[in-house]
Amino acid sequence: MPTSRRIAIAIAIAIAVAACTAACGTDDSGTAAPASTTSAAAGVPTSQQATEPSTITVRVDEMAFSPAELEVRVGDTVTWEFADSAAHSVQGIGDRAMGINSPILNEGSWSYTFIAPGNYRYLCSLHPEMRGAVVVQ
Ligand SMILES: [Cu+2]
Repeated sequence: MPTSRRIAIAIAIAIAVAACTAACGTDDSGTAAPASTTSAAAGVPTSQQATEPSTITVRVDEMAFSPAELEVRVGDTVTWEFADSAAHSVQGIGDRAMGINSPILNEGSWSYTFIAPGNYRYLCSLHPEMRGAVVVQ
């Protein structure tokens, strides 16, 4: 009886160890593989995104620019999408923002690419209380 019990215990331990090893091995590889894949995949696009210009959309709706303030990098393009029932425009405030001057639109979009760092403020020429800002870094 003690012998068979020992064998039974040994088998149980062997099974437990095998199961744990398999589970741990699966867990390790399962965790490690996606982690390295994710970091590798995230690392490459992130470094590419750091140099590639992107386009940021500002929605013009309900008498407001949304988001009213945003941060972009030099070379980025901001696209204002006009979706309000009322017509609006994007007009820069001050010397720095002189180039920001969209037509008056109530649909469609207008884009501006920021090529120099700075704080660009703008408003709607029809509704001067509608204001926004783009911080270019
Ligand atoms: Cu307006």
